[in-house]
Amino acid sequence: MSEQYRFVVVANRLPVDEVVGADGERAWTRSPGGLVSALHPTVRARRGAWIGWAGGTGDAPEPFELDGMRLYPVGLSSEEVDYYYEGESNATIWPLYHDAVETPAFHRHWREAYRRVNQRFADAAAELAAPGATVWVHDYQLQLVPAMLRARRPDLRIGFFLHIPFPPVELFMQLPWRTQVLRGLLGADLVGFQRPGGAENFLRLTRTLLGLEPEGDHVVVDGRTVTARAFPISIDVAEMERLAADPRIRQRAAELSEELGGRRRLLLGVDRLDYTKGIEHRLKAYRELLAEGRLSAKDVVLVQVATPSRLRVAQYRQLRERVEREVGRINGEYGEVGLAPVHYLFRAYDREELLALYLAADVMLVTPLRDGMNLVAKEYVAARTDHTGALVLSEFTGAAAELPEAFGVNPHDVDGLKEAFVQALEVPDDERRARMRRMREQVCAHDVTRWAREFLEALGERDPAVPGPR
Ligand code: ADQ
Repeated sequence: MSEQYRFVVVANRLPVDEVVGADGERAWTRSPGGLVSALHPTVRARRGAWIGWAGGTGDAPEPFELDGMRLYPVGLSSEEVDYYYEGESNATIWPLYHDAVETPAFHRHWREAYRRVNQRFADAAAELAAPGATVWVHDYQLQLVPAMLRARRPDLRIGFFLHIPFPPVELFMQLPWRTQVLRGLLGADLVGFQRPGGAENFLRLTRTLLGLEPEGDHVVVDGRTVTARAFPISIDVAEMERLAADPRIRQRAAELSEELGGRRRLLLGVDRLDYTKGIEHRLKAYRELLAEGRLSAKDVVLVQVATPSRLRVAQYRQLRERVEREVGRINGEYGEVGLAPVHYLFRAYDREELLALYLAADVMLVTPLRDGMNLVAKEYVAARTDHTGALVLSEFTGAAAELPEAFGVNPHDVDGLKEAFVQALEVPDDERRARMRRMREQVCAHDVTRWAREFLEALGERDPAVPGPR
């Protein structure tokens, strides 16, 4: 490959979706989502490249340009999608790193595929990075890449950011190939986490597994210093505020409120359909409130948006069945004709419709059992420019540390959940506004551009001549 880049992002997915037009013509569009809005300006300003899987199986498409980014697709076979992506990434590492809320499965052939695919990503990065370039590797699917890349290219600055929690030592130790994974991450110069606890777990592990002696926020390994720190990710606040001010979206929010029954107050959940998100606990608490007569379908309605996710993994299919059964049960027992207590929407939404829901919701329910950050909580807060609305937020999300004015809950405590729902519905107006104002100050002062800048500054990018995303 002849072209080389001073800045390279490596992530499991490319920031694109393939769309097929009416004429059967295939084209790429930039995918929505926080990480893409964070990294797009960063990559574009540096004329950088992005390496990732384009979805699909078989041969990778040719590299292409989109919105000022050079995109380099990595191909996966259908077996690799099964073993590396759905197996090792989403049925071993994902549950293990989320407190093992579902039981992780360990298989040697998954692990081997994970290693092989990680090597492919690392090889692509080694080819594309210019001498002394900065390479930023993302997330739990690619934990071996930093060390593989360093082995081929010791001249590079390598950063790694983990978007999900990094587990306590006791849990990590279950991984049969724990030392390789840890050594993989230690190939980076800077390892970033959502919360300081993640960085602490990681540094402690270097002592337990490798007998190293971490000091403060760093550890010396093979004569190199590796720094581990928290960089809490955020959202594109300006985009949220722009959408929240759009008269069409405000109009749509008013329509939604009307369609849902005018004066009924709206409780909203928006999650990928994932067992870490605490959707079942949320529904149970809501059902009990209806059963006890503390809430009535005449006065409240719950809208639960559940984005289809990983449906080829058995645990996700089972979760879908349980959630849908519970929704059916609640509507069957506590609804009336024309008055459903729960509206369940199993689909992806575009940003505009999502924003209209955020604007219409009196109470946002974010109740994960474990979540690295949770961007939905921050999006809701950013959208409430008039300081109305209330947020119920699980203490097991990264976001909870930044938003102490939310109604904090332990989602395992059903009675606590019920109290928080009622409190959030009944909080006096002035207190509601004061809480939302303080949360908005926090989110607005820490948007995703700042997150990317702080990470890259800490990584000590070697090319200050290139303007950053300031
Ligand atoms: P996720 O687990 O996917 O992210 P989250 O942080 O809430 O969780 O981000 C989800 C994103 O998808 C949000 O931007 C949300 O608006 C969007 N979304 C959800 N449902 C949608 C729907 N039906 N239609 C359209 N959009 C929808 C992982 C980690 C998190 C971490 C992020 C970023 O698990 O903890 O915050 O990465 O690092």
